[in-house]
Amino acid sequence: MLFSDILAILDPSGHPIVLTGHLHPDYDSAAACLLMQQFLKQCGVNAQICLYGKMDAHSDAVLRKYGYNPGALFAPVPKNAVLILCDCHTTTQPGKVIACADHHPVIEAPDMPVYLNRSASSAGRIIYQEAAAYGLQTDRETDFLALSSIYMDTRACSSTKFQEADKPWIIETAARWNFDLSALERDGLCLTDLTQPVDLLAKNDFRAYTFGKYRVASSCVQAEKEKAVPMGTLLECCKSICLSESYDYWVFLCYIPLEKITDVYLFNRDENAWNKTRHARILSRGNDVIPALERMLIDR
Ligand SMILES: [Mn+2]
Repeated sequence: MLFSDILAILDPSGHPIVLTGHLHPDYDSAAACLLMQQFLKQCGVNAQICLYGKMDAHSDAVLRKYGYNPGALFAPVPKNAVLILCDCHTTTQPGKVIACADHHPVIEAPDMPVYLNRSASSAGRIIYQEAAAYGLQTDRETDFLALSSIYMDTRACSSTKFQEADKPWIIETAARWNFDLSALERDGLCLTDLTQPVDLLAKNDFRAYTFGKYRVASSCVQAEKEKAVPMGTLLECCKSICLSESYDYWVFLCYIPLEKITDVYLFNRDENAWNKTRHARILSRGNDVIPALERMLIDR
């Protein structure tokens, strides 16, 4: 058991205890560290959170929206610290790693005194379950952190990482505290802020690729409703960037995740035209759309 194992090896001689997530932590890393901090406190153990790298803007915004200050979770690790890793199993942070709670698949388990790694919707969920099993108190805040970490780490319970067994707990917990699951769903789906200027939206989540002699650019938005996307001006803007920056193709993806729709817009500079295809599922840009274009270009 995670908490009894950690408590058994904690050295009372006073090394600072530091909780950290992976480099460039996401929402789940932060939530997992906050949960670990609160549960350890119940056991009479004070631990400091020292995240490192840069948090993605979406995780940062959602943490702020729910009253957290992500900046306060970043700090250098004090001297002689022992580390507990949350949402990762390796680190470049200084100090001796004494434990981890993680859900990323590993080929070979790293050597550390307390190692917990299992399939889970989020690292926050693992820590929450371990604390509950150990008899620690949960409250509105711990429930919120664990539940929101699931939504944020699994694209609102839709990715393959999501554990179906968590469903009854989510429904019961949301009902108990009156959590707004539709707001969490939007947070988890990472919907794009469509009030941004069109030239920023046109380069939202921008990627560039080179396939043989072809230069390809891509951007995408995630929208709650198709109507909310200023598609005409967006495509005009993508086209003008495509021409001015000499790309051969521009792939613009419009995801409407709540309706399980992916619209793929492909601009070809030679033909000076957009081609649109609609797919009744959420395609992956990196695994589906771009490899398909790459095959098409290489076959030429
Ligand atoms: Mn995670």
